[in-house]
Amino acid sequence: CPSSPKPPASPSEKCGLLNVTKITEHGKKVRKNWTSSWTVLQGSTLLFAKGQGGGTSWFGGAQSKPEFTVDLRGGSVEWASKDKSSKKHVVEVKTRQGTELLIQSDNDGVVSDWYRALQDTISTHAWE
Ligand code: I3S
Repeated sequence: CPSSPKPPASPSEKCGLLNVTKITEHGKKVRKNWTSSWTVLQGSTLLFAKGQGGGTSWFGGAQSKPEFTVDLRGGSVEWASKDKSSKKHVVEVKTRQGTELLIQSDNDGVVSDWYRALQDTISTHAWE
């Protein structure tokens, strides 16, 4: 995380700029709206803020409050099937509350790292 003096302490603290869209909310399909979002994985919570031109800002600044958060406990993560998006390197995140998100980056390594981090988080918090 840019403003943090040391590297993230655990695999469940991660942040970066990703393309994100919701596809389902409370179990209902919603229209896709891909946006570049500064994304933070903090404990079992995934937070999104609108990209701040380079994405180096941190939550807490006047214009950087999280727009949207999801609770990953009891959720799942998988590589999105081709019918979910025409984009490459897309991961689908499903929450127990019936929200489905797609996260994507043109950099496959970036998305693979997120996929692993999200899976780790979900298994770490499986029994909460
Ligand atoms: O799954 P869809 O509906 O083909 O998703 C595409 C659309 O949401 C499109 O916007 P509108 O049809 O609302 O104007 C987006 O611009 C595309 O990016 C969406 O598809 P991809 O394959 O990029 O996820």
